[in-house]
Amino acid sequence: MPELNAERVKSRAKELGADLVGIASAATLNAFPPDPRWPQTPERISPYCKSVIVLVQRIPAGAFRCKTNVPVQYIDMLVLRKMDKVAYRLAEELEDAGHPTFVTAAQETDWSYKRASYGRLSTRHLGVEAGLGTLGLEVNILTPEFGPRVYLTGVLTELELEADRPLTEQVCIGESCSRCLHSCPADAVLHFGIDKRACATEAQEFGFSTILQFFERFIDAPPREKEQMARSRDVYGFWQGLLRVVGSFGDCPRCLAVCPVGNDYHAHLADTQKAIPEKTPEKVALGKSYRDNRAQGADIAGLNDWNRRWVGPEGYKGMVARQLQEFKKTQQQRTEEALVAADERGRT
Ligand code: B12
Ligand code: SF4
Ligand code: SF4
Repeated sequence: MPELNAERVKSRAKELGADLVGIASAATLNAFPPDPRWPQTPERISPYCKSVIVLVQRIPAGAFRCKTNVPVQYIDMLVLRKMDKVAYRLAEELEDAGHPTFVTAAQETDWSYKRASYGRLSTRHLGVEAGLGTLGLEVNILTPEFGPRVYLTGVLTELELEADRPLTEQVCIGESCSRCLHSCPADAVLHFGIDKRACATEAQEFGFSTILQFFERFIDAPPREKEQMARSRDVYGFWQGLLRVVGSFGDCPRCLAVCPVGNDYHAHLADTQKAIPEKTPEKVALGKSYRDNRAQGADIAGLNDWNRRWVGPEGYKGMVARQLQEFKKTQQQRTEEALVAADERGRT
């Protein structure tokens, strides 16, 4: 690699296939762990890390237009594989250039942190610190480009690189939208927070806790029932997980599919995802109560002084409306250009 500055590293990551790239300083990440009681910080992994290069890989929108969740589940795994490959190549090149570098686990969790529900780093928070987006009502990171339909990873390097600035504008429309809440089959969307246990019933149908519960029941079951259990859909689900990880996590696409942030939504999802079949009057009332609580300045854990940093401290300022206008203008231009081209072809 020629001179290694932030610009060069980011453009190389894009050449390798990353959709978005940003840089966070390890010092900032060490100073602002998402939950200080369980510090997910670079220094806990390596005392030498100076910068974290954050890579974002988008999930192609086509899978969110399908009749079942299966296409999203499968493509999620391909997206993760591609992302790991890009991260690995970048780490290898930085190290060849003389800077010790490695990649964090994008999906695995740390056994010693909150009963294994925490990653070694929270890659969403890495993304916010690297200026790539802000956390939404359902605490997914929303990128202006692809909304929440992304995965992220971190490349930890001993090379000092200029960090990007976090966005101060809230990307999420917020309580007046609440579409993620309306769509959630597990009622897991809190007020800039998530009920992880509830979400996991949908997001990890054949995940760790399902496997654990299955074996607990299996141990106590009489022999005949054991035989039936061994031939059940659960065991088939575990097999599918072993085969391609499908079913172990990333199973529920709903809060990703319905979020109206991102040009991919305007281009490919607005038609199929506009109506939300899971929406009920109770969910609408809950969204309204979130809106009223915020307007009245109530204490909201997800928006407290520590957490506001990752939500966009300036609040929502109409990013999605601006994006939609811009998108429509570009579409109009493209249609006009196509008509002119067709006209010219017709004349020759
Ligand atoms: C474990 C895990 C899950 C678990 C639990 C989630 C969790 N623990 O956060 C479950 C199964 C629920 C889950 C579900 C999903 N996940 Co997941 N998951 C992870 C994983 C592996 C670790 C998450 C983590 O470490 N969280 C730790 C902390 C920071 O999160 P937290 O507890 O919510 O943080 C809050 C608290 O710390 C609190 N807080 C902060 N300070 C303080 C201080 C005090 C005093 C207190 C009390 C609290 C507090 O505020 C924070 C913000 O709300 C990450 C990968 C990674 N390494 O980051 C992927 C990850 C977050 N998942 C991802 C995805 C895609 C999903 C799903 C969409 C999958 C699906 N399609 O089914 C759903 C989405 C659910 C949702 N709306 O959040 C992506 C995120 C993509 C995005 N756009 O945001 C990630 C980043 C994977 C990746 N490598 O890209 N996931
Ligand atoms: S992944 Fe599914 S269950 Fe989890 S918060 Fe999103 S919509 Fe709800
Ligand atoms: S669906 Fe609406 S409320 Fe939910 S994260 Fe997206 S913009 Fe925010």
